[in-house]
Amino acid sequence: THTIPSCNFIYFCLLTFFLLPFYLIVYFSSEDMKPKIDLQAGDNSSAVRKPGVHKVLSLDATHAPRDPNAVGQFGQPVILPGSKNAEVMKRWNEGHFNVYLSDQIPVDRGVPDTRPETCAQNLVHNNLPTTTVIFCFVDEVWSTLLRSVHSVLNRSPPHLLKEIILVDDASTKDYLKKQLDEYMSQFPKVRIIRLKERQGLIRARLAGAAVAKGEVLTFLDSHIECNVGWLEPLLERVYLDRKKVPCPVIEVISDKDMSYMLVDNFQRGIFKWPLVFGWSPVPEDGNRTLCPVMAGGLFSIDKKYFFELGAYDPGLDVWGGENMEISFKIWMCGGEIEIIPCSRVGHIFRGQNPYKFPKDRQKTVERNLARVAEVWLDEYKDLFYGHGYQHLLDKKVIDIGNLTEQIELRKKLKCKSFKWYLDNVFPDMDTPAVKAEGLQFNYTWLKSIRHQDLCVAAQSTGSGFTLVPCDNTKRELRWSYKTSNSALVSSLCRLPP
Ligand code: LR7
Ligand code: MN
Repeated sequence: THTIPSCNFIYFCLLTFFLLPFYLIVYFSSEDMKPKIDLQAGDNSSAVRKPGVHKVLSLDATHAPRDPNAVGQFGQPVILPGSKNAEVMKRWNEGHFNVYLSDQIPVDRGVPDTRPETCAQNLVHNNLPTTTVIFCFVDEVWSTLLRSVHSVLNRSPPHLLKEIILVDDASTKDYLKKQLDEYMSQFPKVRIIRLKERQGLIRARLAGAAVAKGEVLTFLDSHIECNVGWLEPLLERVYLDRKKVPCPVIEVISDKDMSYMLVDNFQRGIFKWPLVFGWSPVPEDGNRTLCPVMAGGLFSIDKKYFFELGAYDPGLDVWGGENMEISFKIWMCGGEIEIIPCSRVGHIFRGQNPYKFPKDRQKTVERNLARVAEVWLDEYKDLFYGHGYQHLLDKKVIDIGNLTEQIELRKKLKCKSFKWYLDNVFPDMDTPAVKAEGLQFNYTWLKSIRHQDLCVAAQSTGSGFTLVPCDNTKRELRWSYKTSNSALVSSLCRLPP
């Protein structure tokens, strides 16, 4: 009876010994042991391409080990000694932020994962569309441009990143020429497009979009850092509904100490008259993520949908207003803009544009805004002009260019009215009553009594009215509202004192 157990034991040992290699083969070839995603692979890592869902990939890959002692590592603030002030100030205007400090921070530094805790557990689909990331820049600072590109390369699942297109909007700095070509040649996914003449960020984005190969376009400013897990939640939104336009939460990279700062108070993009962008808390009963206006610089959009919407008005110059245009267009023509709390990208907010405007800055921006107002605001455009832009109504002062195509586009897309937008997308906007109730006429912000293109004119004889084409420069079309007796009094009238 004593021999039996030991005999069994020998059999057991022999069996185990012979079977071990098979166990090992089976174990290492199982799905669990395979890396979910091969960071070096191109677009063919099949594991996450199968139908189904997976946990969002919280990648933070870099080719070099991160030096914990490097300047600004992990988004820490850097306090430079006072003796460096002169140098800091000397280089400030190159980018209107601390360029001297930026140049000392690793181009692939880590940043704190600022996502709300649940984000890393979220599931996203395996078969998300690919994206082309488009950076436009004019005379961007070398270290911030590189950091922007590295953050995309290091923190985007390679199979979803079709390419990165850098659109050089006729930069004048030498380092942005041959040196940039050489640097980027180590990354096969990075393409550089150079515009022969300065086009401004709007047409530069259009140039990038025109050659993009990804299914989704992702626009980013050229002084940003994408956080871990930033891309998949954006693409997931587009995948679920191609007419949704997702924006990451825009976090703050300090222009002074270059620290990466978490944004924890949830805000949405809004505007005030005269079309001034701002942030505001979400109203109590509002949907946390719906956003009346995007900031402009950071968003993903289905490429086909972008072109169906007519992309941007190519008549917009250099900088400004295009965020209003695309926002109104998306909302009024059947889409939605949404902020995605689990997608976070830091941006250096600067006090001034560091580049020159080919024409006067203010004139450029107000011309862009007037184009947007004329095409999208309907009767509310008077509110825009009424808040400090009356001078734009004199067509001799400023030529806002031809708008036929934009107006046709709005008709073709059968877009809803601006009133619909205000009532449904931005109901908490504090807009003065534009309409006098009960009349077919509208009493407008510019003090005219308007019905479509016709306005009520007082006759200088002092009796009777006529209807004439509206013209906000004419005194006889202006009426003041007297609260005391609810009367509309012509500005031709001389009131008794
Ligand atoms: O002529 C130009 N050509 C360009 O290529 C002018 C600018 N650019 C580039 C520039 O190098 C940068 O990469 O375009 C990008 C945006 O220009 P910025 O960084 O000077 O703009 P901004 O951050 O001050 O302004 C915000 O509003 C702009 C209005 O036109 C654009 O929509 C910006 O993309 C937008 N930035 C953001 O939304 C980031 C968050 C800021 C806020 C609020
Ligand atoms: Mn910017």
